[in-house]
Amino acid sequence: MSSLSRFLFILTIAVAFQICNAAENTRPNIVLVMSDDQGWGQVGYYDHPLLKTPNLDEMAANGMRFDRFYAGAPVCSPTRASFLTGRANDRTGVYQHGNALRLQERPMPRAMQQAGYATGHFGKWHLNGLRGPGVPILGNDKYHPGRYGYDYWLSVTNFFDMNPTLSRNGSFEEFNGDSSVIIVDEALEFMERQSNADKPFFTTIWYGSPHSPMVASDSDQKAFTHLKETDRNHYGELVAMDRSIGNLRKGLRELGIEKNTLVWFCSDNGGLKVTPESVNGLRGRKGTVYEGGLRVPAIIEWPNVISEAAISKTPAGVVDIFPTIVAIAGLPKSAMLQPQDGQSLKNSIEGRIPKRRKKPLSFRFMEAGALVDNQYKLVTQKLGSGEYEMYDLAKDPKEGTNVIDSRPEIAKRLVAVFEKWSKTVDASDEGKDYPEGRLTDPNPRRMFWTDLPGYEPYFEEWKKRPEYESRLKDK
Ligand SMILES: [Ca+2]
Repeated sequence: MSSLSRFLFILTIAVAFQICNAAENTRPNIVLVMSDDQGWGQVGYYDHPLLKTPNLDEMAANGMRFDRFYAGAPVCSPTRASFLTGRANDRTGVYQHGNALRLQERPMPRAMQQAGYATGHFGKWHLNGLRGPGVPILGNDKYHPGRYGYDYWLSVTNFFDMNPTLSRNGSFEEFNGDSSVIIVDEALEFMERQSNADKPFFTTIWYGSPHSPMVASDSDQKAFTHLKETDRNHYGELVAMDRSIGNLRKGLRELGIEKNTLVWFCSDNGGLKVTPESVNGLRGRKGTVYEGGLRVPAIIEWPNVISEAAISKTPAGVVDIFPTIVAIAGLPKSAMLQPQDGQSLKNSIEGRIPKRRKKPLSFRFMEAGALVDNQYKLVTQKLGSGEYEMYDLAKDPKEGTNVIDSRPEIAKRLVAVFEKWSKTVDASDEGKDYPEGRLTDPNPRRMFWTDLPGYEPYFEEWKKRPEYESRLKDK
């Protein structure tokens, strides 16, 4: 190397180092929060008749509220798979609740870890192929959060409730109190450690509320005493969850990092059959591809960038989270496996909310499918049947009138877009997107944890626990 090229080489390294350092200091922290089975109507800011959510309301009043935000799918694990990959669930091996996310996917926490973020997962996981009430995740689980790029995890396989047992990187620990409050406290401790070390963090907090079993403390049920027991507890869980949102926001302020921290809240699927109803009058509920199954509350708060409250009425969804974070954190596009099903919302967050969405939101869940293209929505109850319904969501947000026959041109266009998209999903499902061009492992079996030998040593002790009792009575 000549002395000039050596000089230039050293200069380049020095400049690159400076740029890295500058990025290190300004890169925002990312906190992604998701509730479990909270319907579109179950927030105070949509004037729910009984439920008060002062903390979510304040977050919305201080940030950006999405009025047309869509889950990845109408049930748990599939949405979680889309959340972490930016891809439709059927591309990733997660067709149904309880399927494991393929290790060949390229998930968001891994991209953030590689970019120098400290990564932590707190709460429900449900991407490791196990069904049944949430149990702490085994340290040798092939699909635990650490396998997808989380440095640190305090997690449970599925839904969890009061006084849970959680797994801290594979060791089991018992906790007392409401599960939402516990995981937020733990996440804040993680954030404090990273903040003290001047390291940006990426955290996912996935609640187990207000999913069944519904158990809330007496004080959280106070506003609902006239409701039947399950509804009273269901709504009580939302009260506790909202309180934990308050703890999170307060904790960030106390650490002095709230301005440079992006907090993104949403639910994982539509609401349940409860009283008062959970979906604000929309059609369908959890499990269906009608609006009640897919539309969920969503808010982003990020004081450094969102200085004035904003409301977006343009469709957006869980599949947009990964491309948005990639754009915000300045990661290379190669961080995401193609094809991606979402688009970056960075412009919206920065105050430039588009009137229309460029890329339609497409869904496949079991036999059903749907496509949301701004004003119109296509629905099929049976993929491959060629039978579709279509709704004009601008005039008919409750999907009451099927307009498939009265708007044949629009219908034809949407059907073509949907069917073309669905073919790419089939190719992904066969493993065509992976560098190997195929699945290196068959899709893992979907099973109850009671059939996994690793849990047998805990059966006797767990028989005494109300959440496991019925699962273990014959074991
Ligand atoms: Ca759920």
